[in-house]
Amino acid sequence: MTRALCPGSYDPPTNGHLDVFERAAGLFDEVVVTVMINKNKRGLFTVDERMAMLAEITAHLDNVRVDSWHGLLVDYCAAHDIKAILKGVRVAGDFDYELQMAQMNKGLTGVETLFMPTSPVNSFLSSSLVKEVATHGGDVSHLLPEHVHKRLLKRIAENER
Ligand code: COD
Repeated sequence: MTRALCPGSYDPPTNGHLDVFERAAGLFDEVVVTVMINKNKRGLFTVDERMAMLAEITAHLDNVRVDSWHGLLVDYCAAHDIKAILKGVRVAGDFDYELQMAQMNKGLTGVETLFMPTSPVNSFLSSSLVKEVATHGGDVSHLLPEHVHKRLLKRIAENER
């Protein structure tokens, strides 16, 4: 069975992430989308909320499952027999950082990293920019899956109370 891991913060997941999951689902037998827990970084959404959003937006993809992990990515891959990490790449800056991680991870356990170029329509899209624009009242509805957009507006309103 070919299995790929799509790790990320997903705070929150965007159309760019979903596009990568959908394309990966057509290439691998199973795609595991894993929320990487970073205890030093407080997100807008909890890990459970991010997992729930990911499960909602990938419900139409039978071979995609959602999980979370605290620790090294390579340990998750070894524990779940995953031989490939798949990363979406937007701009050259992404690639510099991702290449270092890919080489480190390959050296640690031999796991390979594959890069998927973003669809041009999503090349400027990041979770952090979406949060910033939405927090200041900008319209980001076209950049997020509908469920995620609703949750984002709700969370911003809660935080303003
Ligand atoms: N189009 C396509 N791909 C996109 C888009 C978009 N618009 N936006 C983001 N992506 C890609 C990112 O490049 C990334 O591959 C993935 O989607 C997730 O994005 P984010 O922003 O949710 O997640 P990041 O970048 O904060 O995640 C970083 C990781 C958590 C994956 C990384 O820090 C990591 O691997 N940590 C694990 C700990 C570890 O093993 N460290 C040692 C590494 S050598």
